[in-house]
Amino acid sequence: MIDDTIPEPDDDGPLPGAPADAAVTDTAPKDTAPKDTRAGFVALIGVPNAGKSTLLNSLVGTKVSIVSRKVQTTRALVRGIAMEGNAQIVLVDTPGIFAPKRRLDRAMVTSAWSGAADADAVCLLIDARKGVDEEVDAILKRMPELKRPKYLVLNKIDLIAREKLLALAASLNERVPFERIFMISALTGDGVDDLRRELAGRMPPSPWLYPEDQVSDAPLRMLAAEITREKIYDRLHEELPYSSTVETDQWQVRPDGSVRIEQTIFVERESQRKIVLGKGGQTIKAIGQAARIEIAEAAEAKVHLFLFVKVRENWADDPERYREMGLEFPRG
Ligand SMILES: Nc1nc2c(ncn2[C@@H]2O[C@H](COP(=O)(O)OP(=O)(O)OP(=O)(O)O)[C@@H](O)[C@H]2O)c(=O)[nH]1
Ligand SMILES: [Mg+2]
Repeated sequence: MIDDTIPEPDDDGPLPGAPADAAVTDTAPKDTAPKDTRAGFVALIGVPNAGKSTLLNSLVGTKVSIVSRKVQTTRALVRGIAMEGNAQIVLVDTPGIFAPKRRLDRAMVTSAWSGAADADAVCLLIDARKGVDEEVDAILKRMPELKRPKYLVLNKIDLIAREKLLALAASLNERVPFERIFMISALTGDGVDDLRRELAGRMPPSPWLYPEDQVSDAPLRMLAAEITREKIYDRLHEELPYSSTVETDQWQVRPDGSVRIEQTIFVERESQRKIVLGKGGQTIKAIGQAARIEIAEAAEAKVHLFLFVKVRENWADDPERYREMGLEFPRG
């Protein structure tokens, strides 16, 4: 158990009700909505590492989905809410689409396509510097199946020369009937406002689906688990991030307003548990410190974070773990 804050003595008596299921910003819907409102869903799809989660955060204006340099970071559908004029755009970040091998991979890819099938519009993100490889090609082939308005979003334009970008856009335009093509940098924000405006105009007339100041539909305890998982991705290499999952077990608000959080990191083998702990507990301490700072920002409270590492050989075959992640458990 690692806690890099100074724990206070445990209080006797029951703690006040934990708002662990509160949404990231949880306020009652206000009656300030204008009459001609629009609202709908936009799915962001693409291969792993295309920049979908970075774009989601940029469109929303705050971090609601975790990001890493490694592939296959996002595991389940993450919804972020962006407001543009009278429109509320519920953006659905999806796991990267690739040829799945493991059960978890299959669940992630299925979840990505289902997110796209249910949306009012779909944005296909392509890493413009990487262009069209085999994985992108496989998605392009399936695009006609999606009977939805489709946008092509060429991302990472900060990394590529203009002529190459235009050539890529032209060749893709011939392959799939996209409504429009956007060239953006999700990282610098270049082109993101234009995209948000276009998507806003695409939303059907509808009352807003969430309070206008809400940024995500995820409970805080889930965001907190994701933040810790991101710190694992930042610090550990090779198969470790893919062999681990994080769950928030406890979320207790203390009388002084601080929050005591307990999370479990599940890994598949004892050797992995040792790596996550690190020499003298250094690695887990660094993960915990980085996670605590960001969870405290999201929770807007002082946080005491306790991390446990458990070996659960078959967590990737355990339906319970999938439920926690918000994924369907693929049978067989
Ligand atoms: N230079 C540059 N890097 C970017 C841009 N957008 C995203 N990245 C980087 O690309 C990497 C992957 O970004 P993510 O947003 O995690 O990608 P993703 O598509 O959500 O990946 P998965 O969840 O694995 O499918 C991160 O290191 C980002 O910082 C961009 O516009 N420019
Ligand atoms: Mg992602």
